[in-house]
Amino acid sequence: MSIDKISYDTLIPNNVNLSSDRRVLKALEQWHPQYIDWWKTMGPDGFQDAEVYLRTAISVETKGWAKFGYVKMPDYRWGILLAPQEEGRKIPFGEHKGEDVWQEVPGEYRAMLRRLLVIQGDTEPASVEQQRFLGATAPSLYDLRNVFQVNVEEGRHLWAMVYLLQKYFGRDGREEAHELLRRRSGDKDAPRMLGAFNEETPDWLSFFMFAFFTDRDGKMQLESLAQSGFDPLARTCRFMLTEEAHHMFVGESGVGRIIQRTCETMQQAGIDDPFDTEKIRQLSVIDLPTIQKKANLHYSLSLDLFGSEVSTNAANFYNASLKGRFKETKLTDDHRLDNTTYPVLKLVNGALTMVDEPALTALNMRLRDDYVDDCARGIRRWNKIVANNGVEFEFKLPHTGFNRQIGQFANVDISPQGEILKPNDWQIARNNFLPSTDDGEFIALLMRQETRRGKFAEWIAPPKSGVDNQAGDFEYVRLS
Ligand code: BYC
Ligand code: FE
Ligand code: FE
Repeated sequence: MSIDKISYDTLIPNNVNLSSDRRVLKALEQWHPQYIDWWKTMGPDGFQDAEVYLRTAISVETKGWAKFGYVKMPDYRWGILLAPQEEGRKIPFGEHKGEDVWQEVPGEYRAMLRRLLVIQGDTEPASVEQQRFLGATAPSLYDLRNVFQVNVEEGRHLWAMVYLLQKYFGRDGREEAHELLRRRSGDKDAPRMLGAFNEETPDWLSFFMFAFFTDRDGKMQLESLAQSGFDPLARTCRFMLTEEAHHMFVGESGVGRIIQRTCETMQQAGIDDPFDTEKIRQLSVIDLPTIQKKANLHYSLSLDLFGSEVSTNAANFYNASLKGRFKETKLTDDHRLDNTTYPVLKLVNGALTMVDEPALTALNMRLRDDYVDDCARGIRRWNKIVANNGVEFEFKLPHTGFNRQIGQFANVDISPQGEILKPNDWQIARNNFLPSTDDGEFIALLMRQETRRGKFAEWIAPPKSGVDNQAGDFEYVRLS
């Protein structure tokens, strides 16, 4: 099918009147084949011809926004959908608080906004690249379908940012859209922009942890951008959040099912000590301390995504009314933060100390605090699974200073319990804090593809219910 014959209104579900926007159409027509090339080379490896039971966003109605059906992933209908425009919406925060929201980009904020869109856009294809080999070791057709669902939706999130760049940033936007497909996760010369998106996702436990911790950063950042005075961005992010909920479900329930399997297997074998890892591993399940170490890793990598605790960038984004706080409109203060402070954990004379900082520059810290609370709620649900199985073990979030590369605690050796360690102590204890090479090798041994209908790998429990209420032996992926 030649690109100029495509009816974009039928190919790309959209509520932005795409077919009558000649200029954007032309830019998309150039970008689209590049995107498909990228998807075929960097997307799910070995499954481009498989028919996958996927949900596709087709509208922004609360009911019926998605439809389910079999598609080959390269034929997925990546849509451009913005949450409905709110009549009379006012800018909720910053220097422009109370003014009408902007439908065009204010000239003075062009560079800042472009940077925010590019950083957000860069993470989406990065995650697809990180996850591209997981299909080879999928524990079931159900899980295989779920990773592909997450992948196509991250692809759609890239489309969302590319649309905004092309619609509102002209030539610069087209160049950025091109660059978004050129950078590659983990590439030496052209890496992705943020640290966590250049890490590997070597196994399914890492994938689930990533979806739990890193997609949750996505949720927090999107919530902040959904407050934006630039209305097209706010509306775009609001709709992206409806998909994000599923990504976190995949992560939380994935880890939860691994915990469930480990605990029930220990019980059946009469193993009481969760730290008797050798015995537990002989049963082909992942011991809980190793799961904790994976959580430590992905949590600390994700905390880095909030940037420095004290940041003038963050203050500028807020003052410019471009990026707000989590639940901005529900907060009851002046929404300007001129003369207020916020407590920030810092290293002062070698000790961890709370210091009051101007609330404006502490916005990254504040969003990170909201994130930590959100993570803690998920951890409590994992601990319920452990307790319900009668195992004595408790998952804990490590200290926010643990294993950090960005901000106050970059290059300070802090244990998961929050003690500042002496230089050698970190090296000695490292393998108790973070997954070791041995842990990785053990997990890799368990990762074998299971594609029989209704069957699951031995290290993970089946889900409580199927996707779209399908039966347990539903063929979520038809392999070609
Ligand atoms: N790695 O003042 P600072 C998602 C840079 S995830 C590398 O500390 P700022 C998803 C920073 O760029 C959500 N570099 O931080 C999840 C700056 O560079 P420049 C993605 C980093 O700017 C799963 C310098 O350090 N969306 O959607 O206040 C799957 C000093 O910056 C890092 C967003 O992040 C890092 N970790 O805050 C798929 C929202 N951290 O300017 C998708 C948009 C900082 O000196 N982004 N730097 O060259 C932002 O709001 C901000 O850019 C950040 C950083 C919160 C990321
Ligand atoms: Fe996303
Ligand atoms: Fe996501």
